[in-house]
Amino acid sequence: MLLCAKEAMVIPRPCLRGCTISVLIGTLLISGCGGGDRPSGESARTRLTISVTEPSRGKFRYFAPKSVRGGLVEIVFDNAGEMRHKAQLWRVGGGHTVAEAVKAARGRPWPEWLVTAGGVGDTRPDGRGRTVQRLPPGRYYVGGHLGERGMVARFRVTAGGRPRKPPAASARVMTRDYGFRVSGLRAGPRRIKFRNAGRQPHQAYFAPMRRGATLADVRAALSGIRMEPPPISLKRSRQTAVIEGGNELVTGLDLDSGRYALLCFVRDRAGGPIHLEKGMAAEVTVR
Ligand SMILES: [Cu+2]
Repeated sequence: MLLCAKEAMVIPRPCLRGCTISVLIGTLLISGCGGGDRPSGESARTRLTISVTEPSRGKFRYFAPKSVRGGLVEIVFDNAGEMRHKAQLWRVGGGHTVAEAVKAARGRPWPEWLVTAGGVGDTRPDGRGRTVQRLPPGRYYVGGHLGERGMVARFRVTAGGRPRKPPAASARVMTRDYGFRVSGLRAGPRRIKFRNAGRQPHQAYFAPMRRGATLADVRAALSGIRMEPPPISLKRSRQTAVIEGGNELVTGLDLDSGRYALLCFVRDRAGGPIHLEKGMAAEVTVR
């Protein structure tokens, strides 16, 4: 069953003049009504297939099965839209409804019963993204980019099977409060392990840097200072889903070679500035 609500949410972040970063994490615009989950039954599984469509311009609609077996889960995300979309998972506890969760995710502080739960980062139109991660039992919903309107999909994760090891990854990105540690990044389609060793939720947002641009330029531009040309390309940026501290996932990431600004636009659960402003900006080179 899909969430059916007329609720507005977050908030594209104004950045480089003339463009908008809608990297906003956990922020959804929900509007419209109708529809339901694609029928798939209550079958136990360790693959969670999520899809998104665009019923009309600027609106998204997510689909997920009613339930999936927990433990180590492969999340497959099919983007049937014409824009890039992500599949951000949220876990909803304490008997709260998805509608309450979507509303709570708009602002800060986030209540304890609402947690970011990984998923698949932004995926190209007609593309498929994959992530492998552990999913504890509970009630979840999946949504995507901010600044859009549409319908999220909800699903339940049941008790898991035997513990299994996550797949190997050729690169690692580790976040802490507030910084990055990166190793093994290479161009082309790769698996990376994204681990959040901090206490706050984080993401890894890769923004290609233009020739001659510095990290100081990137910070300045993202703080609202006009720069022509912009020091980073938003169109070619890539991002992982957001996960809470103490969690990790293995996900596909396809980067071109070159210099990137590695950024986090998430805020603390209690609120405050985006993490970029707390030091989560690093320059990394993909070879
Ligand atoms: Cu962060």
